[in-house]
Amino acid sequence: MAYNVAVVGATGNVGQEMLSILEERMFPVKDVYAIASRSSLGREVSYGDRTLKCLDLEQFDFSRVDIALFAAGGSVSAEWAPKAARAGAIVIDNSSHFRMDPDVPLIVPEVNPDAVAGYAKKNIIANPNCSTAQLVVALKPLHDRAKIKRVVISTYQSVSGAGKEAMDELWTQTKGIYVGDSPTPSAFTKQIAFNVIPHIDVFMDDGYTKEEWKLVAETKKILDPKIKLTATAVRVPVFVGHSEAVTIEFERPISDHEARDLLRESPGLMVVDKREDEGYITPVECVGDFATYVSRIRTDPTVDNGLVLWIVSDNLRKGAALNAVQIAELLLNKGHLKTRS
Ligand code: 11C
Repeated sequence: MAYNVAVVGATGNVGQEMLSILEERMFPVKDVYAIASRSSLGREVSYGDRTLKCLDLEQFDFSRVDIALFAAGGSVSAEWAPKAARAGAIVIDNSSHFRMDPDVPLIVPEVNPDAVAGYAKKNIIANPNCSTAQLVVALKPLHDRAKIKRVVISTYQSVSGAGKEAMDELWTQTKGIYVGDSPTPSAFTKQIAFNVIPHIDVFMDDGYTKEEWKLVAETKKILDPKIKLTATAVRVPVFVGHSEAVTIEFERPISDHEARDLLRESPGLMVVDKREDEGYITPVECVGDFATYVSRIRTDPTVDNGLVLWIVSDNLRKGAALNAVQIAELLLNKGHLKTRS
């Protein structure tokens, strides 16, 4: 059995990764459609060895597809995901638009696979924010073993999370600074080259940013609403790969050795933790990989039952496109996918 799949937002960072990962993981695709806005009409994107011409979202008939992967931003999803869902496609949406809708499951397959059945209410499944996805994959086995009470997260997020223009801005500013140009921020509010910016997404009334709020609200929805979390989200001059320093307080004792062994056996994770030079992972080393890496696992001696971790993942893959394709695989494996073509 093979399925017709549409990727909406096919020219963007995440859309292109979705097409690559469908092919890399040999998802049983019959026909694949690259969908984009009218301004990208005629542009070509790669799908394995093939080249796909982009089709116009406004003209596309979603009754031709079984699954629609959306990676075109919140306003496109708000308008078009329900239309695609009504036409019978199961929508897997990478935007934040539906994540907190109680009738839309928010899924990370390693963490809450059984919740996927809830898709049937709206025919829509939400994909989490990139910084949440890698966090919950690492927290899940630890929570099952020792029950997490509280988490403090500091993120070090790459510019690819903010899109292609943001990547270009880092590149142009970095080159420009070497020849004496003064940087003119546009995608970011301040200079990103040779700098860090403690501001991702809009500010909220309580002083947190929306990115920080997403980490908290989405982790509660996916993993456990009782866990207390606080986050500081920071943009760093890295092209791809988000990193997180995470301090966790548990109800029950768990040693760093026990945590290391547990994480080693857990799905989606690779532990690289040698306590020596080069014995840990940095973002440039995770690019293109499926795994979420955990390093620097150690006891926090300042609280009872505390651990500290360093978590790194490719934000365009586990943080977005890979997780979306894994959700499609989950639907397939649980027998929810029916071909209509
Ligand atoms: C960033 N995490 O790095 C964001 C990008 O809610 O899907 C993804 C935003 C989202 O800027």
